[in-house]
Amino acid sequence: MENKIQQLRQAAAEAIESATKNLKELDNVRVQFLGKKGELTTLLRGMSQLSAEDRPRIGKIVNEARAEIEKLLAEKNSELKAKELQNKLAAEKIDVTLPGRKIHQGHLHPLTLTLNRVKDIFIQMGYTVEEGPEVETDYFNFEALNLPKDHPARDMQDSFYITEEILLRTQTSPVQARTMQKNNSNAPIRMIAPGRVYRRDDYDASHSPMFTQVEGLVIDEKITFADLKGTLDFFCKKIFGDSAQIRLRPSFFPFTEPSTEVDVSCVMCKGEDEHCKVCHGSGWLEILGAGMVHPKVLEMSGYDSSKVSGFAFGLGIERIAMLTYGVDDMRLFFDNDIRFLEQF
Ligand code: 2U9
Repeated sequence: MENKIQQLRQAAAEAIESATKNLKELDNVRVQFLGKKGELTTLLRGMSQLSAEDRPRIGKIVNEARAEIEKLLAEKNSELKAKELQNKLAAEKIDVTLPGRKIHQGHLHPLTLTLNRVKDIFIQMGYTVEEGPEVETDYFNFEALNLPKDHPARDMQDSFYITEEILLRTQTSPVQARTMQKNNSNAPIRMIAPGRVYRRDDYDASHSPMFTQVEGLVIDEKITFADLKGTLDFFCKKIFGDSAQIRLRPSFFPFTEPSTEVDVSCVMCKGEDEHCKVCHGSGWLEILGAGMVHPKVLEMSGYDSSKVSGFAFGLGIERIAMLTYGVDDMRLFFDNDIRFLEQF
C-alpha cells in the first residue's frame, strides 16, 4: 500500500511537471489523480479494508501525498497562468512609437468663404439676408422686373425653362420682387439676396451655366444715386482693401434707370502694369452692375414711386473669388479637385 502511494505520488509529480501546454492540460492531471474517480481518491476508498492499526499511519501518508500533489498543482497553475499572460501580452503588443493616422480636417469651399465675406460686409451695414426659390415663375423672374414678353433675355435659348411659365431663375432679383410684394406698401427695404442662378451659357474659364450671385436692394424715402455710389465704394474697399477705387460707367438694365457698370481698380497691378494679365493694362476690372430701381419695378410690386426711391446692384461671387484668390479658371471652383480645394 505504501509503495502504491509512493508510486502514485511520483506519477502525479511527473504528470504535473510535464503539463506545460496550458491550464486545461493541468486540470486534466488534477482530475486524473484528485478527482472523484481519481487514482488517489480510489486508493483512499480502499482504506476501509486496512487493519485498524495500519489505518492511521497509511491515512497520514495518503494525506501527505494529497497535500504534496495539491502544492505541485498550485505551483504549476501559477506558472502556467504567468506564461499565458506573457503570451497574451506578446501577442497584443503595440508599437507606441508608430506615427498616428493623419486626421484630415475639412473646411469651407472658397466660394462659401467669399460669399460669407460679402454677406458680412452688408450685414455690417444693416442689410437683411433673404432667400427664395431657384425654380421660379416667369412672372417673378421677368415680368415683375420690367422684362416684357418679347425681351431677348426671355428667349428659350438663354434660360432653362421647365414649362412655359416655370424656369430656373436667371438672377436672384425675383427674391427682391417677392420681398417687396410681401411688405406693406412703401415699407423701407435694405436687403441682399445671395444664391445660385442658371443661364444657358458656355462652360469655360470665365462662364458657367450655374453661378452664384449676390444682389442688393435698398428702398426708402430720399434714396439717391449718391447713396448707391457710397455703398459700393465702401463694399469694394472692404473686399479688396482700402486702396481700392471704383469707377462708374453708364449702362442699361431693364430693372434700373439710370444704370451703371462698376469697375474696381486692378487688384493685381493697381493700374501700374501695362502688361498686367488680370486687367490687360486697363487698370480696371468690371465687378458690379447697379442702378436706381426703375419706377415701373417699384409700382409693379406695390411701392409708390412718387414717395420712395431705391437702388439695386448685382455681383457674381465666382468673379470676386477669382480676383481675391488669383484663380484664372472658374471651372476650378466646380471641379472639386481636392488638390485645389486644400489650398484655401
Ligand atoms: C429689383 C430691382 C432691381 C439688380 C441688379 C445688376 C444691376 C447686375 C449682374 C452683375 C454681374 C448680374 O452676376 S452678374 O452677371 N447684375 O448688373 N443687377 S442691378 O437689380 C434689381 C433687382 C431686383 C426688384
